Amino acid sequence: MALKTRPLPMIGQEVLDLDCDAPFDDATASGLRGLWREAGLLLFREVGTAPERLRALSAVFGELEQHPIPDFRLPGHPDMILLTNRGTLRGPVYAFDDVPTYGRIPWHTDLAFTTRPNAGALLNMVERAAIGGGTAWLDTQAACAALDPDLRSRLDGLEARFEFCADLGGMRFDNPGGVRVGETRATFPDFPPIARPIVWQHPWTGHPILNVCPLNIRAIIGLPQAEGDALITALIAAVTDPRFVYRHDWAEGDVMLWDNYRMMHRAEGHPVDVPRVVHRTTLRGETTVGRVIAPGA
Ligand SMILES: O=C(O)CCC(=O)C(=O)O
Ligand SMILES: [Fe+2]
Repeated sequence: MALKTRPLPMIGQEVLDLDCDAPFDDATASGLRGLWREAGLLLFREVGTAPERLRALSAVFGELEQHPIPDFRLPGHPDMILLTNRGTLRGPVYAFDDVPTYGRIPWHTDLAFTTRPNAGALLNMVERAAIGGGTAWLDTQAACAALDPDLRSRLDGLEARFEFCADLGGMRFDNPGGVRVGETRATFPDFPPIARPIVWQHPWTGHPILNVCPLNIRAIIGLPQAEGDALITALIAAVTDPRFVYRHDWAEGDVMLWDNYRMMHRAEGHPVDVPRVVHRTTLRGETTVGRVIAPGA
């Protein structure tokens, strides 16, 4: 049976009428992989909330990898992560307009601070936040194709420095301006700074895609700081244009799958006293991007 889909607003596709009760046959699995590669972002509704359901759907798209930060793993399911404010908080709280907010993560690609990013990830809404809690994605491939030719011509051969960011207050670009409330218990491994090309070829399709993750980008290597900063600012404005953005208003049981080479995403966060529970799998990447560099390079 051919897969039925419909476009999401702006970018991505919704997969319709997929039976997640039975194992996926080969034709369905390969059709789903093809859709993921082509669209970069897929919505599945009514998948349910059981970890086994998420694991079975995820396995269609590749091998699962454990998150490098053990604190984030779902107890009993080390191949999944748990994002929640139920129980002990494992992420920081920031006040935005005086509302203590949990789970807000500005535009980013996952693991943009490592040279082996995950190929993709699947988010499964287990308990939807009653206030806030939306997630949005943007397509850097579409944004790259639409770049102003003068801007585009300056990018070939340029690399940017990316660093792990444990505190939004430390972001150099597109800082959302929240005020940190209290401390968190989480500890993080040491991630050395890396250099990545700003534009690179998608490992599966060869299409140009852009690396300008505002959460982790620090500078353009080899350019005077003011010039590099102006370029990064212009690129972030270009990729975050609403023409390339889809915002998802979650229902419980929804799964969103994205191509993490091509898409950036952001979590809007929600009031810290409003519960939200999300399970996530991470699809192992098989491509090295960029290189580790000396601190301060
Ligand atoms: O909580 C969300 O909606 C998304 C969190 C996120 O950035 C991720 O799972 O990679
Ligand atoms: Fe993320």
